Amino acid sequence: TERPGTPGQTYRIAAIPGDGVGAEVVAAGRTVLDALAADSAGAFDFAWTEFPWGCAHHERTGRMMDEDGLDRLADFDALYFGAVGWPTVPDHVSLWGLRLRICQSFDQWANVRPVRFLPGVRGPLRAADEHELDWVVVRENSEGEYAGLGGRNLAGRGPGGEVAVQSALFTEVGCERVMRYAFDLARTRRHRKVSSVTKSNAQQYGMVLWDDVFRRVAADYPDVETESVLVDAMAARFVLRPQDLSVVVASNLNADILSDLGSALAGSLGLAASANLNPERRFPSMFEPVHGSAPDIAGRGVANPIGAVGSAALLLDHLGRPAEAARLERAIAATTAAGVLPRDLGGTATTADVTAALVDHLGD
Ligand code: GGG
Repeated sequence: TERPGTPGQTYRIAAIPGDGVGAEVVAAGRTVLDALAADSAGAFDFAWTEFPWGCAHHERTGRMMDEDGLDRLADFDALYFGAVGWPTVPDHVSLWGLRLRICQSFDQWANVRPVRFLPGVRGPLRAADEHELDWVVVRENSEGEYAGLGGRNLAGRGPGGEVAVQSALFTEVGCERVMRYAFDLARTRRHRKVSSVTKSNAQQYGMVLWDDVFRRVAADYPDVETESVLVDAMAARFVLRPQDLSVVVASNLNADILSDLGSALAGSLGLAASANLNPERRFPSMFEPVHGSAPDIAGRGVANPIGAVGSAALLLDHLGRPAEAARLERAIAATTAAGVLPRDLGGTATTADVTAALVDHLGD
């Protein structure tokens, strides 16, 4: 078998567009990836298989994905996902039936979400801040507040007295592996620093365990600066003093919220890319824009494809193609610098316009 990065390699990718704008942005990402492959002089190519799963599939079959879906995905080199959620299916059903099912079944325990500030994009911070901002949120992606533990009506109090319990699961193994991932990532960056985020003053079990594990893991990385910050204070830091952030590691819910805040500060949620990684590579990893299915603009050709294309860059990196990943990142920066901006960034460019500009700028 060929190793990743070897000339002539064909990567088998499963595309799962999902719902709403997912189809539009996954198509854009495929176009850009195929253009890169076409320009590689035969060095590599992509063999795509599309899986039409999502809420429409649920309406037809009662399931978000086929029963044997996980088996069919297991042998791909990577999964390229769009978005999940549509008004016809309750959000918790669609999310657990597709996206979270894949993440949890394939033990994609590290969710990496870079916060990128692009030229030509004016977010709420830009006017006040000339610094080159660049940080990455590492989200624990397998347990924590999204462990799916709890129940309703536990107290059996009858009509009007229903009670729900939603538990968060924190394991030493789960905390340690995502923290080591964050520290290893920090070692590859200019600013070797990891900021750990909890609410351990109020949540005295799981989050205190998190803090204890963080202190123990940090001792193995004396060359990496560390800090522990409460999530409310970190939200304020993102807005008021983000210059000294590098790698931020947090539990599933806290990192989910903070990464949305980061991308909004960078200009739009539509810019945010992410990788759901199984770092041991026992299972395929999944790459997807952070944004959801955006039913309000779905099918109109105006969705921002940059989050999906940035996720394609993360996919290339994962496949052992860092030079091509960097090429894609440069094309994104050149596109926004040239003022080709979709609606969410204050421009008028359609999804097709942005995609065409990204392909044009691959040569930059
Ligand atoms: N492309 C990401 C997506 O579809 N997200 C929908 C969502 O609600 N996600 C919740 C989560 O990130 O856990």
